[in-house]
Amino acid sequence: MTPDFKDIVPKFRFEGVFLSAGIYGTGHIHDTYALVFQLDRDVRRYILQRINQKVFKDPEGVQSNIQLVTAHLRRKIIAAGGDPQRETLNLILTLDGSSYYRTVDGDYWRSFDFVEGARTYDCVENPDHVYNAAKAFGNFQNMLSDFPAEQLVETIPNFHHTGKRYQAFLAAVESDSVNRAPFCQPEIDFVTQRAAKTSVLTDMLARDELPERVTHNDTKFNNVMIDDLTGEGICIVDLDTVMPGLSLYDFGDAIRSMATTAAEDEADLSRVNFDLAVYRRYAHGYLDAAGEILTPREIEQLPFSAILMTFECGMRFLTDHLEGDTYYKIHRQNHNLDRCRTQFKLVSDMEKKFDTMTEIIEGYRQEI
Ligand code: GN1
Ligand code: MG
Repeated sequence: MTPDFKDIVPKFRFEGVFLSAGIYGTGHIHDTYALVFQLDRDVRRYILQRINQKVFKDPEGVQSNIQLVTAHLRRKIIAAGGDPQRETLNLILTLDGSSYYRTVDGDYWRSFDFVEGARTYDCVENPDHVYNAAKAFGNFQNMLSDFPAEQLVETIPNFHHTGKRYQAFLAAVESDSVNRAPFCQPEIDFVTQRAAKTSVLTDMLARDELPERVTHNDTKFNNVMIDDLTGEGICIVDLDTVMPGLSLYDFGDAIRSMATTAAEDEADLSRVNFDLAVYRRYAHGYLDAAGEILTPREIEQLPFSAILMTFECGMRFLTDHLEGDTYYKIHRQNHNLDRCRTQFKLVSDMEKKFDTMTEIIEGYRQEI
């Protein structure tokens, strides 16, 4: 259903005269629009999003986190001589100073300045972008290293608790509410064969062998904006899941989304392979930016985290497929199953290349 922009737009402190709104981006969760305004002879753009409340049950908590985190980033960017208009998201407040507008139907809308002169990519097109994205995510981690974590709401509890994700997967297989389990037995077996891996990182965290940090938790390549001129990773977006977590979640998830030779939903698996060169570049950029704050145990687990986060993501796609596609947006039949299969292909490929992945990290570790 097309949103009622005539109701929503006047609620925010936008500048200029509203011209148009169009669907924007390829995110799997929210409804996102780019708004265009006329401002003297210029046009000005904003991002407008309807928060997905099936996924984010506490939208006000999400918005409170984003306000706190972006204010913190802003201070850090200014102190480092950067440009806070482009290097962090900037919320547009409503006329009464709120970070969201709630409609009479209970929908939550929020808005950000549009970061001009930069764009996101779903797939890697230029290898330099990989190093630059890694530096940007590493710097993001650094800038949040002194953020008071207790101020953050856990917007999705146990988001990367892979063991609990596994339990949810088993429950979905068990109830098989839309009768799809018989058609994905190889994928179900792929998951159950790896059950023992699901608790490795959370067990290490419980034993205090890994430090809890404030992390992004959704470090997909299309969550970093790449500057059109310099190719630098200019701004980290999608801050909904910034929460206490492990640095390894962010490293692993970034590798999952970047070190692949095809799209996340590629149906021809012969085109999906793990790309060691991209892995090497990402590791390089990430360790250049964040290597000094990481502990030896964190660095040691980087290769495994790439496998685990890719596995977890595939398992989540499979769970959603088994539950009848209630979580991720889908655009065709079996879309979540196709997504699951690419992730599992990458997992298999990484398992074969694990020794090389480890050697690459060892090589950089000696430089830190
Ligand atoms: C979702 O919101 P988006 O599209 O950046 C998901 C991530 C998954 C990703 C897989 C809140 O990310 O956890 O890794 O899809 N976000 C949420 O593409 O579940
Ligand atoms: Mg996103």
